[in-house]
Amino acid sequence: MAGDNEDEDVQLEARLAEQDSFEPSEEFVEQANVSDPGIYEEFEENWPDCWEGAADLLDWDEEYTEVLDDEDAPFYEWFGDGELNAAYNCIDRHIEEGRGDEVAIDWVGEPTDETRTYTYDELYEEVNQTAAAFRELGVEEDDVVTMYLPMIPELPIAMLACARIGAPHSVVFAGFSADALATRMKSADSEFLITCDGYYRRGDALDHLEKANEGLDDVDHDTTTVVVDRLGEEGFGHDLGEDQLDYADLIADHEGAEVEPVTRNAEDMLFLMYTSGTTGEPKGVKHTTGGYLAYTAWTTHAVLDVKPEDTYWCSADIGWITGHSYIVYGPLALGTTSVMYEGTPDYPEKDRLWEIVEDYDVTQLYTAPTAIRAFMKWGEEYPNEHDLSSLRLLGTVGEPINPRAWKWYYKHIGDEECPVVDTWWQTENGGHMVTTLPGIGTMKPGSAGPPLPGISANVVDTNGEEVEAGRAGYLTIDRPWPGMLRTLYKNDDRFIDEYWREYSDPDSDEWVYFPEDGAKIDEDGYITVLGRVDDVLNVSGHRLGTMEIESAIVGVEGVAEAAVVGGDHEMKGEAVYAYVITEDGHEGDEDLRKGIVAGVEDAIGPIARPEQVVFTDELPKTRSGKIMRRLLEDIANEEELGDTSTLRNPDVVSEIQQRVQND
Ligand code: 6R9
Repeated sequence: MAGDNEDEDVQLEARLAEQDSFEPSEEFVEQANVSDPGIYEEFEENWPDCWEGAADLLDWDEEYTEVLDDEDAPFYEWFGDGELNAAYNCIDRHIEEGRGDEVAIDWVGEPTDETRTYTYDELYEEVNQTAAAFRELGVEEDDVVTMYLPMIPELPIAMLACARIGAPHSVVFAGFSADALATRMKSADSEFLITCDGYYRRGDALDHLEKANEGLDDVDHDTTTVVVDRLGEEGFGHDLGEDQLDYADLIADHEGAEVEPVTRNAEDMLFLMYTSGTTGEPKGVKHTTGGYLAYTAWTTHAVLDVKPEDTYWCSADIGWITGHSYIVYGPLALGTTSVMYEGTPDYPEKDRLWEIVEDYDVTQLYTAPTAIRAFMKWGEEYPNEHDLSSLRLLGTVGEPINPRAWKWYYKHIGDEECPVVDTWWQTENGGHMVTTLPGIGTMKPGSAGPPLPGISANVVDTNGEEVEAGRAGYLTIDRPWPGMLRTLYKNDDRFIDEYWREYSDPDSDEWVYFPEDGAKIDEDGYITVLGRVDDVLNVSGHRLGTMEIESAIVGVEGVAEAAVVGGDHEMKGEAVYAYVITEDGHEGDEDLRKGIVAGVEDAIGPIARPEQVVFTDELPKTRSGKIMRRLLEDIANEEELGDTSTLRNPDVVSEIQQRVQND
């Protein structure tokens, strides 16, 4: 931008910094899927029948007669006697409507010259072939098929092939270790594995089959493995084992196959998704066919404002729940075009995402705060190089977003024209729970928003009493919803213990779901999620959210990212330790440290003042991008370090340790 505009820019920046609420543009509201504010009351009055509208977004083989069965709460059933097939709903019915030549999946490979497009017709062909091939291998209804695949089209294809024949899938994120794969396959008694030879990461070919094989070595029961050849000649020349088949060979035998979609009961398992809990053993979250699909379709429609003619892009990995719900099931159920990207945002250049948005005329972008903070750190020149005017809506998910990052996203990516939906939800929830509806709600940066229509969420104290506006408490959900997990796989007791024990009163049959997140609520009923309650600090008897402190620190000029943990402290019980990454062009010096301390004091109070500020180039992160606070706590307390094997960047730990010790 020319020098003349610089003053204007500064003024704009200052105005944005002060503005704490935003309205969607009239233009957006006019075209929004949901724009009548009456929807909240309507859902309230008709609950639980209000969810019929979600079920109506699907085609049922057999209509349900009861929306909710709460007889055996908290083992709720939704649309319990209805019957349907998820793959039919995500593919066939769009073809029957004459939309077979419209694009279902636009796949963008990491190598810039590699792309693949699947129309609904083509997706139908490939899914049917794959379903026939899986049957030939012996996959039967209700057999759990494990997928250990990166972001290649064969992943959603295999998922939908399973859905077609009524075999639940269990997708293990490709970045997870061999151990993680083995644990999950054993836990689910899964006899089938779909994996690949390798994939690309920032230009390098990674050997994936080696990892898969290592995992398989630890699985005692018999298994059959299908291997997708992703790398071709650049592969590692693995010979396939006795129980391993090449995917292309396998499906070639089934060209033109048509597999009748298997009619499933609404409550039949669609998939399992393992997620980490407070204990070491991962939890097998069970999602079902009817409620889950209805809920993801409805939220994709209402929150992400997806229409069939859109080109919608969620940049998550399908290995996580966000990818399941909002790359595969929700968007395809609505018959839109879902973009799928194999690579990282900074390869080959830091403008890769913006290049894709421009090339494909992406209409919605759904990403994570951690990515947005990286974009901020890299600078606005990268998005500025591209025409992003096709964008209509922006979304974020995965962790709290601080107002500064929200505003940066709103301004530099959305050009102040796109509503931003900050969606709070969890693997267990299946879909969005707390967020504004983009065509209705005032947006308040930093606050996810009110619970969605039909969702009853509260912020309570340890006794389950609602807290006053502005006070921190615990988020609870006191009514079931269609997308909820039904149980933890083969572990009903743990299901009750983990989610229902804390706040329910089984004697009076009052069941309250506890997500283990801290939150606060304002006078308008907007919920700000403060983060997992296992991350709450107790400093001199005061409860402080690490997320709240981090948000304050990230709000300081010169800070790109921060993680806060509690370190043991003789006087205070716990003290605040802050690990901080600086923005390019800023030094981690005494001035910045003072700025951070002042920033925290300003935002929260002297009680939250960091005891120590450690500047670092990187934070230890899990492969899903979440900061490993526990390790930072161990460093702060100079304790022996916990397990670092699941880190994306294990080397960073010793570097940080040294800095702490030198301070
Ligand atoms: C979808 C997903 C769930 C946890 C959840 C919370 C955090 C997710 C958030 C958010 C604040 C948001 N979280 N979205 N916190 N604002 N918009 O991320 O599922 O991987 O199971 O994580 O993520 O702490 O409890 P999952």
